[in-house]
Amino acid sequence: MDEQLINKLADYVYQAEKEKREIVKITAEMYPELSIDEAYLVQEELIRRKQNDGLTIVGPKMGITSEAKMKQMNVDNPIYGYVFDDMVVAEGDTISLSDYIHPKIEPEIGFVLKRDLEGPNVTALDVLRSTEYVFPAIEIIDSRYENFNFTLPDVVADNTSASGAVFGTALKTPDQLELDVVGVTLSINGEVKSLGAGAAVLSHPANSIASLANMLAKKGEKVKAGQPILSGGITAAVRLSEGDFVNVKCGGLGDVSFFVK
Ligand code: OOG
Ligand code: MG
Repeated sequence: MDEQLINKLADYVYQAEKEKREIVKITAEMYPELSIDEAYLVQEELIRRKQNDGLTIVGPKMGITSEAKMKQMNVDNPIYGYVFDDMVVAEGDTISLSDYIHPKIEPEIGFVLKRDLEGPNVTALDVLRSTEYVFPAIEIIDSRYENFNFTLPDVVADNTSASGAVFGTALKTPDQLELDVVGVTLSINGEVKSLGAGAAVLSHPANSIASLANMLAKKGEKVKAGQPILSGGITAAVRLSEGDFVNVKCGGLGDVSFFVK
């Protein structure tokens, strides 16, 4: 895959994101043979473009880490992308539906590390020992592809549909709870739309952060201390509508919410 094609595909997804416009997935016609490794090259180029435009990375995110997500999206392997500063929504804030294409939300558990984690061979126990605190979070995903229809390489190239993140401010240290048996509900206007437990994410959300460290190690990178990290949707994602009040509650971890106008 030459540089010209990488640039072309990065432009393709970035333009769609900027213009809040749906596009046909890359593998449909433009480049059906796109591999996962090539898709990460496109993602890296997309990230460089965003940084050249003055945006900064807030933290990494894992995706497709639960069976619910694998089934919903018809893809079957954990992937990662990045949340940028312009995507962060303050807890209790109101977003405007018109700033998105077809947004969906996911309940997630977030981590902040107290020391860098460098793979390979990072385990969940390493993650827990290196965690400063955990917090409830909501990810807003907004695939640039028509109808959220994509293959794994497509969604990697599109920065794993990253579009928004609401980080809860209730901080707990991991020894205060057992993250696998933390119950999670996602409610809209007081009605529970989906529910699950931390164990939905690779048996324990800490496994997701370990996977991230081990995947990044292949590129000589590490998971950095101090950044909020999303471990992946616990349940299937739920479509947002105007007038929604979204609340995610995690047992023992508190809750996080925002409004949609
Ligand atoms: C891809 C992003 C998946 C998660 O938590 O599983 C993701 C998508 O479903 O559009 O963020
Ligand atoms: Mg997610």
